[in-house]
Amino acid sequence: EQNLEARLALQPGGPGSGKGTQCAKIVENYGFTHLSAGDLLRAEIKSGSENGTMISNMIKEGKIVPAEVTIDLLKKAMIECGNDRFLIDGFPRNEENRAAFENGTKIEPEFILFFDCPEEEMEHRLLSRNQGRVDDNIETIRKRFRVFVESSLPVIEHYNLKGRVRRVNAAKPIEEVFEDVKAIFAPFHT
Ligand code: UP5
Ligand code: MG
Repeated sequence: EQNLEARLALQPGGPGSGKGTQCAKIVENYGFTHLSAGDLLRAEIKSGSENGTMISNMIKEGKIVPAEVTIDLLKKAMIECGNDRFLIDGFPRNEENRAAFENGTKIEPEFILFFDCPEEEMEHRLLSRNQGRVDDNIETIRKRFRVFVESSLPVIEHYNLKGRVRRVNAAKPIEEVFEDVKAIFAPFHT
């Protein structure tokens, strides 16, 4: 096992809460490297890897890919990029992810950015995104919401008990959400 030296912010917010959108704005202003677990998994499918079919089936069903697969991709990306500050988007999605990541990297995240957004708003955003994602259809979206409530919210609760969660009202317009995000990242300005 390789221990990584890194400063970490995790962002496990709901599907369509605006994680990717806000992460792109954060990296423009602060010295973090944005790693989206979902983007890494989609790239792994495209690369034709042996796990591709399994990952693709899980994503179509809105299910969570086994922790070791996602963590291997995250660790590889963290080592390759050379930075030591990361904003990890869409991860950890369940307790298995969280425990395996903490045990496998020995990194304690500095804080957890929780984008809180009503399901109706997230559903509207996902259905109007139009980027050809195989999971942006109403059946899969409903499954993603259920998995989020059943598996991901307990992870946020775990970190909340440790005082690590920074909650953001993600239902507001993009620029207003970013104002709140900036206040959280202010101490990290480079
Ligand atoms: N938009 C954004 N912010 C807005 C705002 N404030 N007001 C109005 N519109 C706003 O935004 C979604 C859409 O809304 C965009 O069109 C945007 O312009 C607009 P985006 O920033 O893309 O939201 P995001 O939260 O990133 O939504 P995403 O769909 O990526 O979230 P998911 O968590 O569902 O997707 P992810 O890629 O993380 O995971 C996909 C699947 O991969 C999972 O379901 C799972 O099957 C698998 N997965 C794992 O198994 N393990 C992992 O660790 C990660 C993923
Ligand atoms: Mg995203």
